[in-house]
Amino acid sequence: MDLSQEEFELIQSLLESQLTPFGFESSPLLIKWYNEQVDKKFKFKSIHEDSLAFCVTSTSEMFERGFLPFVFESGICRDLRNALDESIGFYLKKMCQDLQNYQPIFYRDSDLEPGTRRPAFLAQTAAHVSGVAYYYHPSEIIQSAKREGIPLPWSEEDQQGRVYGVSIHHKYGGWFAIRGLIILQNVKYKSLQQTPPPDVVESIQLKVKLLNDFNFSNWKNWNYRDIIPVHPKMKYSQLQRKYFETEPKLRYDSLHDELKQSWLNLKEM
Ligand code: B12
Repeated sequence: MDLSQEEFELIQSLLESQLTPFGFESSPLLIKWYNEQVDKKFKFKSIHEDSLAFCVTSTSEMFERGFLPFVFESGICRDLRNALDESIGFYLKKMCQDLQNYQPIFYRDSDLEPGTRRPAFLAQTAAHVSGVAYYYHPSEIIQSAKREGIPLPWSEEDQQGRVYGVSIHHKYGGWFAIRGLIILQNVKYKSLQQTPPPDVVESIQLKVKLLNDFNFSNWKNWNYRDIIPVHPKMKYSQLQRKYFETEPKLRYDSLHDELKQSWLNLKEM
């Protein structure tokens, strides 16, 4: 079906009302924008190019407003060691149930394409083309640095391993995550206008620093997330940081009491 502007706005406000309370945000894109950026093996081949999709991101609030209630309230968390992925799936599935007329499908950032070890979708590309966060891809940055004679802080040996790219949000810096992609398979919305994400890391020097912090300094020092100034309220809480710093299989057992206490405190507020 071709969507009218009113219907599009309705879908957007439905998504907003269902996702915002749990610390998620969404931003629209057309499948062709995504397909134009990725190699053949990553393209969505069986989905119409004008199909409407939404890139779903989480803010710092998702941990306390979405994740903790899912673990301690819903009673449906099956494997507490995989609780985060389960909670993302829970909210995306719930969202899709409200969009049944549009033949929705969703992928989580951790999902793999069946039968392969490839991610089901490239989260950073989806976020970039939907305007959510600028994707600082190493190839372009390394070339510019070399052209301008800016030294690279990592060695050739480090670079053999591969330098990975990183997305930065204009408001949240690196204090967010890209959680999913919802595709409305029978909805075409050709008139959607693409908004480029703001390139907030302005100099090549800072872009090189960003790649270095993301790849070569221990990511648990959280430095790369502060490449632009971010309001303290928009950063992850100490408990959330501790949770992500803990190895997934140990997270639940070692942090259970603290997580529960934090959830109880929030409930009382
Ligand atoms: C596999 C994976 C890893 C692997 C390998 C990393 C990698 N990038 O390949 C490992 C285990 C090392 C890893 C580690 C981490 N990861 Co990781 N990882 C992923 C995952 C699941 C897939 C990435 C992937 O395989 N990409 C494949 C390659 C080929 O893609 P690519 O380099 O982007 O190139 C393609 C396109 O981008 C396009 N392209 C080329 N040039 C350009 C230019 C532009 C502008 C655009 C738009 C596109 C484009 O063409 C290419 C192919 O066709 C993603 C989630 C997801 N579903 O995407 C998270 C993800 C990239 N990881 C993330 C994070 C945070 C981390 C860690 C900090 C740990 C953590 N989870 O907290 C560390 C940091 C890295 C480090 N220091 O080790 C975040 C990054 C968030 C951000 N702000 O960018 C993601 C998006 C997950 C999320 N939920 O948000 N990760």
